[in-house]
Amino acid sequence: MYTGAMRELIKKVEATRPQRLGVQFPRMTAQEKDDILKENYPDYKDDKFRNLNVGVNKGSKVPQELAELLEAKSRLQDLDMDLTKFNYDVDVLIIGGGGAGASAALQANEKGAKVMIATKLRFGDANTMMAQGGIQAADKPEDSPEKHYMDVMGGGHFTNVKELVNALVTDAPESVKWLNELGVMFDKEDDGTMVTTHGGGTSRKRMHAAEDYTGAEIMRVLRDEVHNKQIEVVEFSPAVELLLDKDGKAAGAVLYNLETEEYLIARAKTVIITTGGAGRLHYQDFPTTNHYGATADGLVLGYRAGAELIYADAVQYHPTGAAYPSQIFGALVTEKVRSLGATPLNIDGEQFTYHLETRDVESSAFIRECYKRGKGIDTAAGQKGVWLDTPLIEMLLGEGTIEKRLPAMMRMYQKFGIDMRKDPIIVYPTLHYQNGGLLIDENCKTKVENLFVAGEVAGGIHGRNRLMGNSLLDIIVFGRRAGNSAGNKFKEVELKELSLDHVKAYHKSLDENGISTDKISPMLLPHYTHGSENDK
Ligand code: MEZ
Repeated sequence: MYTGAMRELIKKVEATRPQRLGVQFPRMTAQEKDDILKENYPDYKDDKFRNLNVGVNKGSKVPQELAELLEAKSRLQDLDMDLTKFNYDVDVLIIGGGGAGASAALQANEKGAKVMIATKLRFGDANTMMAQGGIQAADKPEDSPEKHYMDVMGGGHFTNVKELVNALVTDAPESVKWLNELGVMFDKEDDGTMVTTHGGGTSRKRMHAAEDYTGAEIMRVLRDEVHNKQIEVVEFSPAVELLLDKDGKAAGAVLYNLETEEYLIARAKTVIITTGGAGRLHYQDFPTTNHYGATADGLVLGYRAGAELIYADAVQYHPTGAAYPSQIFGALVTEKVRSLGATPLNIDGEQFTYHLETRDVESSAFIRECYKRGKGIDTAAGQKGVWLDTPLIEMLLGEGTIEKRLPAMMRMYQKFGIDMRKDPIIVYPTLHYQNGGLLIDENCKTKVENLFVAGEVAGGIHGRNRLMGNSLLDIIVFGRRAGNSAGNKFKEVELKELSLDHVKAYHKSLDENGISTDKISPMLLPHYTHGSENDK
């Protein structure tokens, strides 16, 4: 429900609407984009980052909150574990139960591997489930993987690893076809043609969606398929450390059963990390769109074992997090709302930026409008935000469009007495995605032999800024590639004695570099109360 003061402000939005209808706001030039990013984007706040003192990326800049976890002690530091007895013994161990993990499992299973997924919470508690707006694939006649490639590179400011982008866009049409054939209910025209829309930074309409819960729909189907194939899934059992063999090759993980509080040994010929992102670290105190378990665990496990990080300092703040009401503060308002035509407006009802700039640029424009130009709207909870003029969608595309294309979003706002078909909503950037991560090659290999990585925990694909819909794509493309790689590789692996020597070596390196800490990682669960273990 809007307050009386907000209702007065909405009148200004309504007053400017007729003159804005059908008029496109000019896009920024390359120079304007560079300038607005440097002056406003959170990644450019140097005091919020620091250089790592240990590990493969010693000297590299990462967010303060992540540095603390990467330089923390292992949960196993005081435990004497018998590594000759195994609770699980498999060919391919997948750590993480989101879309990348499920895709990897299906592919490795197809190759004849004995596969196990170990997941921290329930199977499907993952950022995949939270993705709303769609998945990109250049599968229409006017589009091509080459055009998709150029968009991905442009969105990432040409910092992307080219081979990874090539893999992403080349596999995209086949990936969407695979999902469609598995049963994902994509939006289609009456004749069966896929409905596609634009996202920020796309030169063609290539966003395929299942209304505004695309990720949940994809996860529903993948999870069913994993169960159909009778692949073992161990829930509430996060990995707390990788196991290597005496030659330094990945050979399993120590799992922690959250219910029984036991540590369990999972031996594996190959390991795939698919643990997702880090939104629950709340970098720079931003709220997040991420699921409860997104605490950077995979970065910690991989880094301690010797895998390299790339662009760990590049973080995505989605421009449209809900800024009002406070009950949904930071929740995702899908980019699809803007791709259907909603535009951002300031307190005077004026548009101040093109509505589909890439996410980093769009977010910067919102931050500038609120804090440098003082033209944000004050919400009752002390937050600032800008209007997103959602009624414009119905005016541009016809009555009923919001109910048909954005039903979940419409219901979310209705719960709070806001009808987004009639009134604009208030939004502000929210922490959404980890652009960087563990460096992989196009077959998802890392620097550590027999260790593969896929999904949000991997880095390099999106450079320093990801475009909408390329994350759902990335988890499928690289999840499947990781599953294929591990599913081929396990056949030639002869397992040797398991070891945690790399953890001891890491602790030694912390000491040698003068790092004294009582922090423990991986974090596993976020802490929203004072005095918990990670507040130390
Ligand atoms: O790719 C994403 O992050 C996505 C689809 C999010 C959204 O705005 O819906």
